[in-house]
Amino acid sequence: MSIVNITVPDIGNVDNVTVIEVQVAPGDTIKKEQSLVTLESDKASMEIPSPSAGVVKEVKVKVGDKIKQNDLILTLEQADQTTSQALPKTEPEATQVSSTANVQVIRIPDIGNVDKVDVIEVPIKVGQSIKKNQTLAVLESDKASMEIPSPIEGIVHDIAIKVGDKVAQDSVICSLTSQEQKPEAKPEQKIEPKPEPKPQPIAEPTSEAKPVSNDSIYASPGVRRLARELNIDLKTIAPTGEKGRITKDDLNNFIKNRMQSTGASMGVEPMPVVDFSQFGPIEFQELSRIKKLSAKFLHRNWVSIPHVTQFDEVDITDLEEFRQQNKSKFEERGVKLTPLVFLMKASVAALKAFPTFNSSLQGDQLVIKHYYHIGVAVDTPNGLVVPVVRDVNLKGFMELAEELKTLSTKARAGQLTAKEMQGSTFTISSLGGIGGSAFTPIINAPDVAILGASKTHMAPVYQNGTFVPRLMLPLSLSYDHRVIDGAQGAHFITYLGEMLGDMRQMLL
Ligand code: CAO
Repeated sequence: MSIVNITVPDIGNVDNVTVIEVQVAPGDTIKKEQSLVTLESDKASMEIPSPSAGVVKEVKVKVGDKIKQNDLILTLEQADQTTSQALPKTEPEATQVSSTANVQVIRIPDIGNVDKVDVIEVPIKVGQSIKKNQTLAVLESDKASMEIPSPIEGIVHDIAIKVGDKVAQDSVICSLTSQEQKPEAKPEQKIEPKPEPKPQPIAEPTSEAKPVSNDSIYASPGVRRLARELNIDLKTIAPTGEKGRITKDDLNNFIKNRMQSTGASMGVEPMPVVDFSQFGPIEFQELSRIKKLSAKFLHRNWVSIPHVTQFDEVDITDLEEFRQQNKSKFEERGVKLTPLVFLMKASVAALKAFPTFNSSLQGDQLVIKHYYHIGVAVDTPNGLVVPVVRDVNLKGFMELAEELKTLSTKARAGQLTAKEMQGSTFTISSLGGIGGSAFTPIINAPDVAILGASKTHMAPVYQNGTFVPRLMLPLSLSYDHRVIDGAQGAHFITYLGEMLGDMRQMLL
């Protein structure tokens, strides 16, 4: 064991660079190639890897320090004395430009003694306007990752590479339509030694104000820089890049989702983004496509519609007797007679009696609909979908039961068409087959109301001076308070209860 000084290696023609991250502390046991500090000039950022393994004795720099080649970074009690300070070449030559008329071909510059490197990001699109120094591609060898900046301003005319390609010096990256004809003398290069892919350590608990450290994360310098500027902890982002790399798109999506899901756009405090790994083991699980889609609509509807939920319990003892008497006829046709079809028919009767429930709000006008299409929430392995049963007023119980079976089977197989999920005027969400006593369904806009049904239960009901056991169905009616006031809500649910209590009334 001996103590060695680790100094700033040759980082190119740069006099003073700023220390922007110090990734080790005295007492840390570090591996060879582990990042010690991140430096940033106004042109480039780079991580300085340790030339050997050992234990950090003393750190001589701090965030904000200006340092240059040969300055002392830290002292290390070296584990392996045979290693020298071999550092990757950090300063590629100019990105090469050749020009035909106004279209300039941009090629990979000299990227050091590397034969072929992987293209891991191509963050440009044809037609995109590119600024000088904007990243055209991110390359990665087994030693370093580097962003290739554009030497000129222009519009992307053609892209010659894609993620996964192997490229070398002089490979064409893209062509840009530009006014500029001559190549830049010295482009700004950003090169970053790749940190060893390693399990993420459990982070020390941090206070919210403390800047986050992204040292153990696999991401390009540009991504790290933006995350640092926005104080985003990269550990909270699910990586989609190769080898667990966080791509620019991952970061952009994270920022977009955070803006949308935290209410930042509504002027409310954003939700804290927490590194849960500090409390225990975690894993990231991608939301299903349906969940991502429905999340947007549910969120929009929840925050933009003033909901009121009216609860009631309705006596369906007689209806249940009727259902039990007729169940087998339905079973013979291969369908189930459940309370849902009665709810659908009773809802239509209530919608006819209270037409504002069968409407949509457009500006200052109500669009009252003279058709009765009922959306039915169906639970599927991939999330919630709402197929629509059309013209419920014109259909009998058997037809409705058959249609419900067809639609829910298609829904669970992921085979519903967009058309089958459009045009509802009112929605029913029945959780009665599962359980629970009440819930607040979210309005399925542009509907203005939704009916939730929970599990029936026997309850003592006081009738004619005595308690009698009755089968009660809990209902939860959410409505848009801009369209429907509380009294109407109570009238609607009471009417619905009367219809379900004695279905003969629907014939009147
Ligand atoms: N109380 C007690 N039992 C009930 C009931 C209720 N309110 N509603 C249904 N049941 C019974 C049914 O009668 C059936 O029992 P039997 O087979 O003995 O007759 C059993 O529960 C299962 O019913 P089901 O779920 O197969 O059929 P359904 O017609 O009630 O519902 C469907 C069909 C597609 C709506 C339903 O399967 C479903 O997916 N529900 C979930 C909807 C959902 O996730 N909503 C949440 C949205 S968030 O706002």
